[in-house]
Amino acid sequence: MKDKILSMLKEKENEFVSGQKISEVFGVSRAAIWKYINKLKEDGYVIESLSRNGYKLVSSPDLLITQEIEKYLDTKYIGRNIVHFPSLNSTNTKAKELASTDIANGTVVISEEQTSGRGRFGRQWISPKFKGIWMSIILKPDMDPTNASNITLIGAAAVTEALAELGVEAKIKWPNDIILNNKKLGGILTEMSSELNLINYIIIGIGINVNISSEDFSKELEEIATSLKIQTGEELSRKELLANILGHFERLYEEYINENNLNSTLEVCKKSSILLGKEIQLYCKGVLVTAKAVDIDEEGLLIIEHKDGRIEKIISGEVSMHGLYGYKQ
Ligand code: BTX
Repeated sequence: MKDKILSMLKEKENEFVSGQKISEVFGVSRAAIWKYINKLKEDGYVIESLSRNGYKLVSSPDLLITQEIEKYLDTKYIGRNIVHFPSLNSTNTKAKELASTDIANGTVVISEEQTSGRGRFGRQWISPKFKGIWMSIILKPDMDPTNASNITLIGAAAVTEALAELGVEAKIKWPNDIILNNKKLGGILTEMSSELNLINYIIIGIGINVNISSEDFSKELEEIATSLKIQTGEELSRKELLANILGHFERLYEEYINENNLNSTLEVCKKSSILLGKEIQLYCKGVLVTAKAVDIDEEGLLIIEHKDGRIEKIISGEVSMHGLYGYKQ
């Protein structure tokens, strides 16, 4: 009922809607309406109430719920079902749980905070409340499991394109980091459940630091991490950025799934790559080597050139750059 009342107030944003009208439409008492209005106020909605005129929605909080996002969303199925939580351990963990039910392809799990957000290789991803986009998209594609790593590239390209619309020129550190001014602005964690030739589901977890302040990071993290707020000096609306990421994601994902075409994704990943042309360090078969990143091929693999001139294709893994984050990341 709270959601229905909110939708009605949103339809008439900045106009009064009488208590009687709400009561007639939804068949609830005036006292019940009052109770729901108070709940909405607790959620951060500013609602003016006048006994003669009724209720007027003055402003909405930057919550990542369907009612706040749908007016910006231009997708067919990605994000058309949003499962929202005020707090979760990890959206990827919750998404995995949901993915094994008959939940719709393209469902997005969002949490305002994560208490055990996960990075790759069991690392931690800090996700303070209301200050970032912490989400996981559930996908059930009919494709070869060996191509799943390309979903990470599609996510990275979608984030970069959405940021470009805000005038933010982010870089991609193949395969999964979003970098701004040499610091980590976001990350992607793709997980999959599959059989030999069949994908049960793919979860693409995306974390973007939007309104995080320097004080929210530990001293150590502050050295390597950043947020849009730190870089631009402004608080940004998360909901518009979220909707734009989902829009770009759907477009690039459809191209890949329906046409087996990764070209637009690769174009963005190459154009925005922070690695290409640079000397990098990475583990090749367990050995730390220094090589030059020369290209990303048509299958999304990183091509490196060893010191002795040998060319090698890297499927995925951990790459670091001199002078970027030291050698650890
Ligand atoms: P990663 O393993 O490349 O990065 C993790 C490393 O990044 C950490 O070890 C730490 O040094 C640093 N780090 C931790 N938190 C942050 C942060 N907020 N900003 C910048 N650097 C940080 C990258 O893994 C993949 C991250 C995916 C996060 C999303 S959020 C939604 C979804 N749910 C979930 O549990 N994970 C994904």
